[in-house]
Amino acid sequence: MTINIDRTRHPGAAAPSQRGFLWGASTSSYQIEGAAHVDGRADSIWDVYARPPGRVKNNDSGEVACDHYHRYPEDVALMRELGLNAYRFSIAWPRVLPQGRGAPNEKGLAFYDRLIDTLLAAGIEPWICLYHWDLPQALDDLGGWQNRDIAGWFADYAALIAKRYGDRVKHFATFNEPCVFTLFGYGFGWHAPGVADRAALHKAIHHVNLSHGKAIDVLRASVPGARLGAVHNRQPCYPCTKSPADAAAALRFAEYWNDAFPLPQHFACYPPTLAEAVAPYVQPGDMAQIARPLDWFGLNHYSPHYIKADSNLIGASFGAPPDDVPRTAIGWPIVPDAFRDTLLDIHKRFQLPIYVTENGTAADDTLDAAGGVQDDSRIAYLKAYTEAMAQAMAAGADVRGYFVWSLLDNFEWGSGYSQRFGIIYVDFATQRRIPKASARWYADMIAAQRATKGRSVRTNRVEAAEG
Ligand code: IFM
Repeated sequence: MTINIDRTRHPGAAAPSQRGFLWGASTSSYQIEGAAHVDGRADSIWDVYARPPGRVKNNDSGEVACDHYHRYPEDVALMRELGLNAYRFSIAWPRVLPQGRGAPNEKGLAFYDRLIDTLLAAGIEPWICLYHWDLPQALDDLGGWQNRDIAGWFADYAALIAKRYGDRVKHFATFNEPCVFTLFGYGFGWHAPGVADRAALHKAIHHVNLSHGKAIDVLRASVPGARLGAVHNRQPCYPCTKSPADAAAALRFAEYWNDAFPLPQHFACYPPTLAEAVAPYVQPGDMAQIARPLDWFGLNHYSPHYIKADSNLIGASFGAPPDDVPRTAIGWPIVPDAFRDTLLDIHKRFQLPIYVTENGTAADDTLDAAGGVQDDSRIAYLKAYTEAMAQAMAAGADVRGYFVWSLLDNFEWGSGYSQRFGIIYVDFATQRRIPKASARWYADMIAAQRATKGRSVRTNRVEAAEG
């Protein structure tokens, strides 16, 4: 695979990291940090949601997770060994602002200082995501995303983060997969805070959009040279059958999944079904406040969806893919062409540099007799998907970076630790990290790409510094 990057199409968007293709990894705070009640961190909605038995597989929680809070130097060293030049992580809002607003927690803020400085010293560019689903419980007690005031709370949180880290971090995302945490958390009740209510879902969708726009303004005003975006999970939504009911359900589902956030954020409008549903919560000026100029589009992509009609509150739900579609160990369809097509579609619609901010697969990883993990199915998946990305780029998609999901095996929400997505195996009993065969494959592929381009991370950084 050779990746050709046409840098002439977005000259205005050239920023240091964009001078060389980024090969990175993504994680999120609640999924890896642990230390849930250490150094002043307060409960997030996930701590509270996971507490009653029966909600999360094996009654797991993120209380300890990968203990990344204490083991981040080892994790950064591993990233460096793999040759990564970027790392996307999220800030735990309840670690830096335990009550969600008001007094900041210096010890929590200092953790991210240490992490950022360690990354920079390793030549790895830090990418911050402000929100990857761990809302402070104190704010949920006030209505959480259902309360319009959250847009102000989120903007104040963004201001704190911008002021503290904006000297060293330039790439910020407001939200990770807003479609997932709103639909699963307020529509289906499968994720924290476990609400399943039509009005709650639509309020949450609009207030997340409003929070995004306000935070973008704050970040833009406070971080010189900021490169701002949001991270969306996006893929084709195919009807499960040829029935008109499933066809209509697939269209409706796609409005919630693919368009509920990118459309307002880029074009100041909601898709048709949603426009009606959110109308009671939209106030004059909101849409202009939401649609602020952005610098890049973050894509998380794993599989296409196969959708069927349902009597749930959006009239649509996940169905089974056709029998002949290959699937991962956890049943997700493997369709690299859908990834290629999604990248091209995003390129056409949004006309921005694209970063693939998550892509990867869970597998049935086990330690072999030699103490290694031979995760051939993950290697095959990553190979096919990075090839599909290269095809999209050859056809014109302006993709500037790829972050594998995930660096480490971690807390996979409702599935607990039963699904391993890492390229690095975590033995949760001992916290030992063991790079899987896929980590070696990823490192070799990155090295080969750089050799093909005659570039190295160092070269890119020198060029970048020279502007
Ligand atoms: O683990 C999640 C992540 O938090 C968001 N994107 C999908 C991943 C795999 O399910």
